[in-house]
Amino acid sequence: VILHIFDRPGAAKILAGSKTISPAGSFRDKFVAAFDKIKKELLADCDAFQFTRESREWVSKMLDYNVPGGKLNRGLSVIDSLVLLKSEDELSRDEIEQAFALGWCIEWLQAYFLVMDDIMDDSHTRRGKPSWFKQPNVGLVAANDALLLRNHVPRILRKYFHGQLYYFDLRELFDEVEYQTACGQMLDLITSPAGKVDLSKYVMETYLRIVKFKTAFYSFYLPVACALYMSGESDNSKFESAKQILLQMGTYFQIQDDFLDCYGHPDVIGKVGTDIQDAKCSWLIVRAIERADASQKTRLENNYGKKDNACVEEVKKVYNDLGLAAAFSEYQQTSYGRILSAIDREKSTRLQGVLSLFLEKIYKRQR
Ligand code: GPP
Ligand code: MG
Ligand code: MG
Ligand code: MG
Repeated sequence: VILHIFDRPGAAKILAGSKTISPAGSFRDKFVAAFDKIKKELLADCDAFQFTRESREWVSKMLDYNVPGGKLNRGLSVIDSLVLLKSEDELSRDEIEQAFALGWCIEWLQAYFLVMDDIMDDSHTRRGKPSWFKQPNVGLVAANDALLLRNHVPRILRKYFHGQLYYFDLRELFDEVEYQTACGQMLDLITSPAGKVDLSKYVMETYLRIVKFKTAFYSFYLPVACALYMSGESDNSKFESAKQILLQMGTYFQIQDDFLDCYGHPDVIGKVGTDIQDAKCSWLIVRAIERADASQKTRLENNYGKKDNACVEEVKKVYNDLGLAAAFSEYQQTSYGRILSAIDREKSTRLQGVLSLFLEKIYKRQR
């Protein structure tokens, strides 16, 4: 069965010769339902901490607010990938439940990153709501809530995977990816220090290093690596060749995020952009500096990294004068083509299916 999600040219043939899979999206409801179960288990886990009624309610609300409200692309990718790596009829009920738990570990990790990231970026909106730290009566309690979210991950892993041959691999994978993300975030933050904008820092090489580490490892490599471990894969070269393509996809995804920060509609993306105010090393400013003449550079220098609305508008004017929206469309097309051909060159047809499914989920996304 070739699915509607593979209806794009180039993608369909990747699945040709591959086996039947169930329609994409069919796991969503069951995956969403698994959240409540995992949440209950965490709240019933009194080995390390004796919950009071008040503390249990706090954690319960904090989890509901921060964990399940996203697109769930990352979380669902574990089960979607596993089904492609190992046909669905080979999967036991327990394995499906484990893949859901693993998917939720990634969503938990993501919730932890987002709570912290919104504090660091001073972003006041997320997923169509106030950011957690902007909620009245939360404030910097959010920093500790982020620590709780982070510490839930190994507890979920232990509950669902202790005793599996690949348990230790999974634990190390999550540790490694968290470290890489924190390093990427550090680079993101030190490249945009408050109060001193230095346009000479915003070059493509620096940009690509930031996004590879802050986004690509946890958003793209992690879900697929999780599914590979669950499928029993132990050949390191499989992980490496998947990683090489997934990091390209992660870069493409963050470039979309940077584009949407300026050009997306807040009602659609669920957040109000802050990259210009925060003087971020974003794809748009890097491309703007590459193209700007002397007077446009001065306008950017005078207005980038300032909270004042008029300054933000001035930067956006320069972006428009430089035709950055069209440059982005062109990038999007080229990059998509390049990733498709990289997938075409992948030797394992099963892995090809996994990679093209992931690519189709993000191609030309609006949110
Ligand atoms: C995306 O950056 C990267 C992250 C959310 C990783 C944060 C990592 C930490 C270790 C806290 P972004 O700021 O562009 O994301 P958004 O646009 O969603 O705020
Ligand atoms: Mg941010
Ligand atoms: Mg950030
Ligand atoms: Mg962003």
